[in-house]
Amino acid sequence: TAAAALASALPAMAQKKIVLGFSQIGAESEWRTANSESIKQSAKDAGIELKFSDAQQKQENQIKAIRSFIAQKVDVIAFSPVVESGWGTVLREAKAAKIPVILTDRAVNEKDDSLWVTFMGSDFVEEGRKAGRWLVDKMKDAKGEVNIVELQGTVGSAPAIDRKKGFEEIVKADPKFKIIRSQTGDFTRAKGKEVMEAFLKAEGKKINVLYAHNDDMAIGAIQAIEEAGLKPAKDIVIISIDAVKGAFEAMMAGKLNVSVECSPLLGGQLMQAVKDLKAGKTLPKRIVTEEGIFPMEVAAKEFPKRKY
Ligand code: GZL
Repeated sequence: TAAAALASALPAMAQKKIVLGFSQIGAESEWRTANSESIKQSAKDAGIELKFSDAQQKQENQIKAIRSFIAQKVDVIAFSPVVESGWGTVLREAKAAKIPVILTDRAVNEKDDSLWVTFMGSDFVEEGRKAGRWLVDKMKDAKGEVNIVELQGTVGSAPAIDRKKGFEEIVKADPKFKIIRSQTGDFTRAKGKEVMEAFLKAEGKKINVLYAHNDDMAIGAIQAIEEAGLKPAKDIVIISIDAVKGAFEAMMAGKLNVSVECSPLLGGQLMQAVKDLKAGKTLPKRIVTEEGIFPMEVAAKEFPKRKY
């Protein structure tokens, strides 16, 4: 009978796996590697079929991947936008195809926020403020000028724009703080080292502080500082963001002063959001990741507990 046929088909239909298309930025940093690992493992744990693409930090590759997910008629699309702008067209194509989009990690600056269901990730402005507050406290007794050099993240990316904004909001309150050089190191160790070498050549012993928008650039800069015969974390105070393993190792070696946490472990939250979406639930427009700050003094105690 029809009822029997339906009953026998039901289990298969019920088991139809949710298909998630995820466009990842690349593999530029320890943070990104941990983020990808979290997404892949969480999809497995959640029984969600993951189509994962790595864009090698190129926006055009992310757009291509999203178009391919639309063509494959995936259930949900999620991505971490490498830069804030230039997403309107492809997001409208996803909307026209009735495929919901979740933004993870980084935001887009599109006005029409109906183009995505939710944005989950850290508050980068607050991360910049935390870095600034730590420095103001560290330098409260410093006489004279405090000269800062800044290694910015990828040009046009939400973390680079917002971490700069938050840091400057705090340090500009005291005129002794001067950002004397600021340039992108594109979130990588190699570029961070290269740009720090240029800073040292140009400014040398005038540099009191390095503010790096992520640990990978800070680790590259530490190599440049040592090759210039200076002591990282002593001759030059170093502040960075992410709190990845490499940062804890540098802090335990006395070469990095502090790292502001930016958790890459978004996989579990993402898969829950995908399931809720397919179950017809409404998601909050913004899901903020909770995170702390780790000065070198606590690094050894915290290190065994770290998950990324
Ligand atoms: C932050 C993330 C940034 C990390 C970098 O959420 O987008 O990109 O801080 C990574 O390490 O490359």
